[in-house]
Amino acid sequence: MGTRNKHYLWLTALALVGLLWLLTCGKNEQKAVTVSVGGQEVNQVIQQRGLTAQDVYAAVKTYIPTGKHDEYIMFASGGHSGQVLVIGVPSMRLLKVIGVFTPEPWQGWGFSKETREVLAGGNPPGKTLTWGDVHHPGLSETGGDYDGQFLFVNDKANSRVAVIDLRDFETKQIVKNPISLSDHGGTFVTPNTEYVIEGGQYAMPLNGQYASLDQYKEKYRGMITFWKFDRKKGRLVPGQSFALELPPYWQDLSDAGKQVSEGWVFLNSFNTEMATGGVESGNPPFEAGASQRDMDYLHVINLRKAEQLFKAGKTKKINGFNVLPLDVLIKEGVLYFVPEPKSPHGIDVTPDGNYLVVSGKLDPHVTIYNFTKIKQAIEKGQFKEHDPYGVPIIDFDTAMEAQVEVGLGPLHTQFDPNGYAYTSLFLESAVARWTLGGQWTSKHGKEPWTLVDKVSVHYNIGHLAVAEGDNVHPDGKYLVALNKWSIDRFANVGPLLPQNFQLVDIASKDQPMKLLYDMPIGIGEPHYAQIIKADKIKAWEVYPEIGWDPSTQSKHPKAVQAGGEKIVRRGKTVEVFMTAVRSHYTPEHVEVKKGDRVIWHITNIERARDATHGFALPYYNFNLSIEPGETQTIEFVADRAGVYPFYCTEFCSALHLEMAGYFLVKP
Ligand code: K7E
Ligand code: CUA
Repeated sequence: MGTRNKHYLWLTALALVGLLWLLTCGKNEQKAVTVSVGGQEVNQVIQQRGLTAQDVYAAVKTYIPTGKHDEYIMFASGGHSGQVLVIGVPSMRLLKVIGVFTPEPWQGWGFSKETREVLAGGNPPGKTLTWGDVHHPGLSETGGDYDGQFLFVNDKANSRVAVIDLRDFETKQIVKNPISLSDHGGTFVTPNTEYVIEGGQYAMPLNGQYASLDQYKEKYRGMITFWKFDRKKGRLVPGQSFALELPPYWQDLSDAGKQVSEGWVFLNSFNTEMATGGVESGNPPFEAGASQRDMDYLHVINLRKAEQLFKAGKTKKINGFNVLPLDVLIKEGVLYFVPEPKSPHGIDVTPDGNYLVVSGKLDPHVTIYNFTKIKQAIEKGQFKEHDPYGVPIIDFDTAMEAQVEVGLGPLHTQFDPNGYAYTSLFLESAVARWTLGGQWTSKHGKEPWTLVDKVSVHYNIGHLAVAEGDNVHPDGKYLVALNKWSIDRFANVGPLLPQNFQLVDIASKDQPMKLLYDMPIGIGEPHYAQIIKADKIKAWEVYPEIGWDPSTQSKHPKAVQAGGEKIVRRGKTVEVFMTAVRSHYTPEHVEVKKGDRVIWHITNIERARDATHGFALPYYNFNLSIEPGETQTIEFVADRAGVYPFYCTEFCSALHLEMAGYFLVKP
């Protein structure tokens, strides 16, 4: 260790001494203090562990003492696990994994009748899907800021959208997009969550029929879907939702306009070459074929106008779903293009709503478009040309406000309250901080549109998330880099490595960004995350009343109170009304005949926080998690005679092992 470092170490140690003195001694008692805990001096620990001043700073910034809570909650995509990860910030402690597209036994997700029905809502006709590829969690917003009520996520693999209610952190609805098998530009919400946006990705015939790749330009199409959200019911309403038919470019990320651009939606695209691949037949592979042109198209969509046209009946039905045809979009002035440099990926609207930040994977710049200029060009009908389908194209120089050279492989951008933008650099494994122009410039007195700082991350960052960093009022303070590779960051766990969420300190507007913490993610490939102030979430501690059905957020018709337990036989159907409380089920014996249909409701009649009971039934493949107040149902045919001990899977009390019973099936 150099003298300089030693010097810093001493300064930090001194600061710690001061801090501990303040904490332990209060204001008036002037006692002499040695900074020791349990007989060990803090300085010694620092020295023994070989920590630098920076390490100590990072530790002090992120450590949350036992019993204390994080300031922020991060909702991160669980990638192809199909789930959502809930993480405390800045501690980076994993708080929960929410079952969404994939059955999850600990939560009983996809085992009870109620949760199976939610999962089945996302099945295409005739198929049962048991996984999803979650990309973009989108929190519900009011006035362009997160309101902590709902979370939406998309499944890129099958074009589905799920709704999670943040009163109990459970998935309430999954909808299957009827016209596509692939989405990416979702989920993002309009500033008051009137619509949840689901942009498509890989073009295909929207009616789901076969068409050969020779007919790509005529028969294949892209799409963007606007799912109407009924906040009171907490559900997407398919009948009030509609899609736009788009040219068969591969649409990518989207974002909703806000403030000045509210009512508009922006959507990137790549493969405007309309390459169809086929490397095995001597064609250029997609990666080359889709990257030939210098420019792709930013889609500028007038959502208000599209909504009017939908309400005026200008849609046609494809697979029973409302779709505004491409020719209508062009004729009525719903869809415009602006050229964007080489294979763009992220599109992010600035907090004031006036600038659109686009990053091209193959261009070291972020390109900033001015919405007001785009709107003026549309109003004046200033179009230089049209695409092959007739969509008007606004001139690049007319729409462009600035370009900032940020580094290699820029992907996604978020914002803070100090007038900075943060862009992830995939190829460079770094985060770039740069100054926004417009109304933001005045706040920091620096030149607008300039790079000011970079921090290395490890490695290959995809998205980044700043606390409330895509809101009208960003919070800043922390940034999480969602890194795709971790290589040497953690103990070797074999060839499949965890990914790495890295926490970065961005609190000071004058100091450089500082890396604080590494969190290995051993599930799925997380893509995007959003970070919300923890106090905005008003989750229940227990369900509001005994006999609650979370799938409807109301009283379960088959719930019973203590004393109301019963077994009712009707012909070959046996219905069980059971309660669970520490530490027994009532009844403890359930006997049926082979071939009977069993409908079995269990109500947890506890009111104590955390008094969850499980319910495992062997052979019949059930596990439930029944939280205090909750009622859950299993339904099956007792197709094999025998004796089946059932038991509670949550260690709920000292007599938890005794919380069991026998399910007997008579031959
Ligand atoms: Cu991985 Cu937003 Cu799906 Cu970029 S996406 S990295
Ligand atoms: Cu109930 Cu263990």
